Amino acid sequence: AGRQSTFAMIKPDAMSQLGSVLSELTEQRLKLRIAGLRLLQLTTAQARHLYNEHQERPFFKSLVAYITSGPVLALHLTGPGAVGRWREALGPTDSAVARTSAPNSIRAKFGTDKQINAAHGSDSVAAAHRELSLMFPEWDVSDRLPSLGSDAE
Ligand code: YYY
Ligand code: MG
Repeated sequence: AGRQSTFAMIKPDAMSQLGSVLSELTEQRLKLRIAGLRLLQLTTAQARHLYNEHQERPFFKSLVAYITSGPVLALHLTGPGAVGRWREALGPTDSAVARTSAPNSIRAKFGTDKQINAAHGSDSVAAAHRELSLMFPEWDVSDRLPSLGSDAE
């Protein structure tokens, strides 16, 4: 894959270990560059938008409560295959599963369970575009994602 953008977010539970998580993120082999970052505490409305694909799921209310419970660090990452590389670095959604199947992953090292799991990563280029537009509204993100093409919203 060529140069891509993805959206990453250090979640409230991992903010007390922010330096260590950022050290993982900037490891040479990942070839990820921080193109932008923003410290914020999500409002309930922002959290519901960010996770709107999960609005019918039983965990939605508690997910929104958790993700709004403290400050987060929102990051715009760029690099070759950034979407997949960041997902790989995160490991599986469930931190307990990550500890057995991907022990060096960020969720294995810093997460707690399937909800409190240290960090977020977009799961596709289209999701990255949507999430970056939401979390960095002052940027014209579409300008920065030439690989999106005509199916961009
Ligand atoms: O993309 P990823 O974060 O790995 O997982 P998703 O299936 O998209 O779920 C988003 C988010 O929801 C997950 O990071 C924690 C939370 N969650 C949960 O609280 N309970 C679950 N059973 C599954 C996911
Ligand atoms: Mg997801």
